[in-house]
Amino acid sequence: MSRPTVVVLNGPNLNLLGEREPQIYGRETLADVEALVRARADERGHDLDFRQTNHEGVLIDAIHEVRTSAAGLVINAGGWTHTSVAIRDALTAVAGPVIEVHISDVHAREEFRHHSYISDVAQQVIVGRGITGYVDAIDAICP
Ligand code: CA2
Repeated sequence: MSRPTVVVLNGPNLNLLGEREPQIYGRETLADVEALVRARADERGHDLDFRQTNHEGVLIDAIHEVRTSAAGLVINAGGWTHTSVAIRDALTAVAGPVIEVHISDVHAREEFRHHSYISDVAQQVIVGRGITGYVDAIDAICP
């Protein structure tokens, strides 16, 4: 019997997590995030599809690919959060819940990080909880 799949999509530069700016993003790597989130999704009876890309069109194609199959979509769009109408438009086609996650508290940082094109098409926005925010997003999708 196949289990529902929760999808976690990560945008540009998040592959470098843990390598620089630990005061902002912590010391854990994206592989650590994936392991944490996979364990939580598994506990809650879900499979996990976890991806990262530095290419905007690849992220949009991934959103399209999973838009009807995902039990829910967790997205940290990185810098595209603050720039991309195209990612926002793609997210409007997702059938299940969309949760926006940011590791840092974007509202306490530079002005240009305060606006998100994604927030008003997301069911929930989680910021400033470090990588725990991803786990909280899984909990929101898989109660
Ligand atoms: O706080 C977040 O999760 C962000 O989405 C991270 C993005 C940033 O542009 C957003 O404003 C907030 C940046 C991710 C880049 O991460 C790096 C980590 C280590 C070294 C270099 C970049």
